[in-house]
Amino acid sequence: MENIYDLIIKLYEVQAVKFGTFKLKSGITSPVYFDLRVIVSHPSLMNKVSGLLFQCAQNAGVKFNTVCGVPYTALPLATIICSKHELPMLIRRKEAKDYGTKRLVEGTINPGDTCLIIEDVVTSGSSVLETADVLQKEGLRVTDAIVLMDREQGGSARLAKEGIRLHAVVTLSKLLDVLLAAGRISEDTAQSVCTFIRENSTLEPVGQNGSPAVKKARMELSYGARADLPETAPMAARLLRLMEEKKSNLCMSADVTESAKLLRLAEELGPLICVLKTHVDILQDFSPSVTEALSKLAAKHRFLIFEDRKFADIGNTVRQQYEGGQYQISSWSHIINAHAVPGPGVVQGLSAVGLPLDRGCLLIAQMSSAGSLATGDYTESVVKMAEEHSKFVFGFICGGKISSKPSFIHMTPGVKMQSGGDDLGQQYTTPDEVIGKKGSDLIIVGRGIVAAPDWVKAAEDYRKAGWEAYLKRLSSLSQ
Ligand code: S5P
Repeated sequence: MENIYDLIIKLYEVQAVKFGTFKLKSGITSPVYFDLRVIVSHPSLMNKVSGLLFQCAQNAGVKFNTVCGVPYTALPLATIICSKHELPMLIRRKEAKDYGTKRLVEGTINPGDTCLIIEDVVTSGSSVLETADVLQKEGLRVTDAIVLMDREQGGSARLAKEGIRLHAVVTLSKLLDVLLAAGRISEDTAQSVCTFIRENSTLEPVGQNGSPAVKKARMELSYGARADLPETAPMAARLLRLMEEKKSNLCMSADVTESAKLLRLAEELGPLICVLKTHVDILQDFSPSVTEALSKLAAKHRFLIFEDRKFADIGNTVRQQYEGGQYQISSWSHIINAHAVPGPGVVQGLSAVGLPLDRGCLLIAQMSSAGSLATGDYTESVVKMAEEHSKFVFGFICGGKISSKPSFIHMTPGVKMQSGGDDLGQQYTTPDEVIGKKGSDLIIVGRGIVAAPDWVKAAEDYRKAGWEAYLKRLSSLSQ
């Protein structure tokens, strides 16, 4: 056990495993990268790895007559094993020679012998299968493969289907647990690797025997647990706790033009919602007394106020728009939102006002309206901008989950019990779809409630639908 611990630390130290952002051959971006080729430069590590690979085969009681390493990294490892234990070895050629014997496997082949395969890293299992295929065509039997690192992305199950048992010296879960416990990587890194593995399994979800770290990531965190993460911004933590306390992931969009109606909505629906969203500039009769009264209702019914101002100007202008003018938004609105289109200056200008007041900001990463330009690379850049300003920016306006970081909150507008749209480009999705399938955190509902004959009943229906979709999602991801 101690051996494995030392091995993992050593692999990390020689950078055979790296954490960061890596583009894989397949084009996808991975937060973890294995480059076990580097171990050839560390002779004592080579011996250690070879010893553990052999021990792994012994422990599993594997019976074999000969050994073959998957080219190229596992070749020297197989060589050390065979040399030390005086076992016959086979070498698989990647390409057949175009002269001489044209053999694909070098060494003496005794048809009917069992050949043990050695590999450095297994992801989907395809390179082990390729080697097994070549060996089997030569008349050899392949029953077992020993791998140094199993990335737990479905390789083991795929090989099992082909009748090959995979034995791993180290699993990715174990590696993360050890590096986390040794303080070599952060919780955040471990979490993002787990999420990546979960979302990029080549065959099936991570195996049943996942480590605590993997299990934790596989399990969806509850709103309450996310509030307690050290990286969660104060406004996100406050909102997540409110959601948990009120069993509501409903943000009501109080798009009304009369102040009295706005206050009535706040009074009647306050207990059912966690956020009340305003467009203060559509009120015909705005006066500072409205926002004063609204603030009192927010305190009484424990909801947050979100002025949907969609700031989109240079930093200096948005700073004044947020703080000044007749609305003085920063003085009463807990949450605001902004378009990222002006660049980071917009967030800097807003946070100069909002951060000292403990306010928070959502960036608009996607929109519900037909033909929205906020898609693809733009959305990705918005997520990056949020990550770079994560003290003030605590989440997104978006169609579904766009960041795997549990500290960010996803809020989705364009929600109604029936999908469809209006005649000005609004597009509606149902609460179940938004929370359950698209992985968002809050539903933003306007006309679905405000235009209903019975507001309270409609709001309760939306609260229930949103909350039940969340509970269903939690339990399905916790199995
Ligand atoms: O993409 C968006 C972003 C927002 S904030 N689409 C939206 O509809 N909104 C707002 O959500 C919009 O300004 C309105 O206040 C609310 C949706 O209202 P509904 O009546 O269509 O539910």
